[in-house]
Amino acid sequence: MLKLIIGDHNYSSWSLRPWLAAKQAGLPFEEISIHLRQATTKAEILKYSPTGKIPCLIDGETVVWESLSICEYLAEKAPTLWPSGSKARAEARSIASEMHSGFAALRQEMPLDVRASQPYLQQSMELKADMARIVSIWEDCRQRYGHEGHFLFGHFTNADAMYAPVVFRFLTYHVELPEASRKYVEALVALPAMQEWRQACIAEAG
Ligand SMILES: N[C@@H](CCC(=O)N[C@@H](CS)C(=O)NCC(=O)O)C(=O)O
Repeated sequence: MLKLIIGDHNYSSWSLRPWLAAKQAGLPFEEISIHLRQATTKAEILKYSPTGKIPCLIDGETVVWESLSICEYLAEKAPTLWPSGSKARAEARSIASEMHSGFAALRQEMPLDVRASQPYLQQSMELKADMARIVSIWEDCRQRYGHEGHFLFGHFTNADAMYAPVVFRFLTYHVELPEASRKYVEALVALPAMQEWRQACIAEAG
């Protein structure tokens, strides 16, 4: 069985991405959770991941690290994790890569904290720009692919998995959104897997 090594549910946005992709694809996996920010964290992670970072996926002899690479690996087993059309697939990969490599201000100023609930008022110019870019991606995808389903490219894909932590962030930081983006957030957070992740965050608090 696949083994997915993840961090604390409440804080590890990178872990949520492949975890959600695997759940949505119906791929069974064993979850191994390592507490972040502990004296033993690095040594624990290094037992599995050559970078000392999670998430990391183990499939027999194969080790896959970096959240987007793991999502790609999962899509080899479950091809619906990318759109079937070449144009949509290219776009989905582009926005997934954009999320993987960008949005530094969003990461720094709005860290994932699923249990929290507080408006974030002191938004820097960089954070505003990151949020505006994300909203424009969502609005554009929903406008062009909305007739095919509730997610960015109609059915759930790795693009949704990559943006799932932003959905939690926009909810916990009370970010106001235009209608299509708001409905997208509602659809994603309503997924049973997203609710399962949220419950795990609550359970972690003890
Ligand atoms: N680019 C990596 C980022 C992974 C990452 O930064 N993971 C953090 C937790 S969310 C981590 O492992 N931190 C542990 C540490 O640095 O000791 C990915 O996409 O997987």
